[in-house]
Amino acid sequence: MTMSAMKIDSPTRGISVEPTVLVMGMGLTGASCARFFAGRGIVAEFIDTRPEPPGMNAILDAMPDARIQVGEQCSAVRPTIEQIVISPGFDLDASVLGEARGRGLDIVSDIDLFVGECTAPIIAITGSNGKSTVTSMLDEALSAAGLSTAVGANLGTPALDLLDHDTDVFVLELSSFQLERSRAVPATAAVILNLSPDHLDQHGDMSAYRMAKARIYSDCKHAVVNRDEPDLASLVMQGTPVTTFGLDQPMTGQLGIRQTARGECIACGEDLLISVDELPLIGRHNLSNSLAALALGAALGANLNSMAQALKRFSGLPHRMQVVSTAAGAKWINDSKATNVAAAVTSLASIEDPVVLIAGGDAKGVTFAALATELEGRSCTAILFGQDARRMARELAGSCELQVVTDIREAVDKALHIVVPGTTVLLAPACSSLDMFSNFAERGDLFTAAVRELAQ
Ligand code: UMA
Ligand code: ADP
Repeated sequence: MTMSAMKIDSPTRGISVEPTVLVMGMGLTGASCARFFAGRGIVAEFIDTRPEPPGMNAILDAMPDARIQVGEQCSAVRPTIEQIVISPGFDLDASVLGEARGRGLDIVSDIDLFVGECTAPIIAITGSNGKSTVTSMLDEALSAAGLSTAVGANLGTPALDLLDHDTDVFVLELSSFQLERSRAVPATAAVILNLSPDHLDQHGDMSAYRMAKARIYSDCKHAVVNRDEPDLASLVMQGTPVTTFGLDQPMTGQLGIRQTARGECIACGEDLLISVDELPLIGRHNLSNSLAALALGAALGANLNSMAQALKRFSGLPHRMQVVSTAAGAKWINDSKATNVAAAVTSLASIEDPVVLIAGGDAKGVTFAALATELEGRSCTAILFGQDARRMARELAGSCELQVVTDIREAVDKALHIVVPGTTVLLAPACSSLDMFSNFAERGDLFTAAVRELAQ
């Protein structure tokens, strides 16, 4: 039998136990399912189309009796299977899933299983950009307001592993893939931070992507809405209480910015909380992120002043607008997490200096028109690499100087020859990293290492 259609039955199996649950996907989610079901004495079967799925060892560690099937030839659903758990990356059009639907089986996500067992309030966060930043800000803000938190799902710890935590509140970052595969989440507060084209290769079109995101509001007790993206308000179910945030002046009970004698202040209605100058993060988008975090915490009833004080100490996450060197008199910024066009545009907009943009990778089915518009008229050279570099070069032609290179190290090398003091070199790829790297963090680490090495 080839690796592409390998069946593994546990070598430790004594009495044969027929699995009642089938888990589709053997990555981080699949492994968290193995721990979840093993803890409840349930034997599961696991399938994955990848010949060597990354969660295989963790699954067998947690559940030595697991049945495992990997490769393209995932067979039919066994008669003993009663429930299917589908991972966020498992193809919704797979024939094995079609068969399960035909049999009327219970098909759930790890988020559904989590909701079924969770006893503390949930705050649910989605959006095209800013999810991880807002999730982490809120974590710190709620802690400062005296609440214990457990944070995860698309960011960090898979949702099911959070159930082990005794906590006041769960803060979940949810991707469009998780929302699309889940039932309504009864969150105490939920937000769609913003919406711009991303993952269209998977969702098909913008409308399907938007509908997946909209699911976050479908059973929430309180909706947090971005006033700067008014279209999103229509996604909230009628009758749901709403708190808004935005960069304009807020009405009573809403979050926003007020102009004062001492400059711009973050405010709730007329109450001034902190001065904008006191926030350490770069860019107006991070102001928006701060307001969103405060609005979510307020919806939960947490103390706004304590939360606002905590934001003054939030210095950001790695790979998001992180200054990693000042070699050659330039500012070298790692924004590897800018994995779509809107994120890269936002990051570029927060930089006034002449810029060398390093970008490219897997475009996930979107166009670069908005990036071309942002670059037009700026003093900029774009150095492009990765799977979609040539298409990107065609779409950006005329908006700035362009170079295409083979990898990130060559990109850094080229940038080093271009920069003059006062330039910013920005790695903001506008693309996913998965064509060349295992994730955005590896891409950011390689950029940082190349900068530090070549600039010595
Ligand atoms: N895959 C196959 N065959 C399979 C199953 C999966 O080829 O049978 C591929 C998918 O196309 C996908 C990859 O394997 O590209 C991973 O899929 P998975 O369902 O095994 O993913 P997990 O390892 O369980 O990780 C997922 C999230 N990943 C995705 O949604 C792609 C993780 O978010 C998340 O941390 C984890 O669950 C725990 O909740 C990562 C991510 O990149 C950080 N998310 C995307 C993003 O933020 O843009 C959505
Ligand atoms: P996500 O988890 O949604 O990918 P992150 O918080 O990790 O978001 O930020 C990723 C990138 O998105 C940042 O490096 C920045 O380029 C961009 N970004 C962050 N917040 C926003 C926002 N509110 N609006 C637009 N772009 C943003």
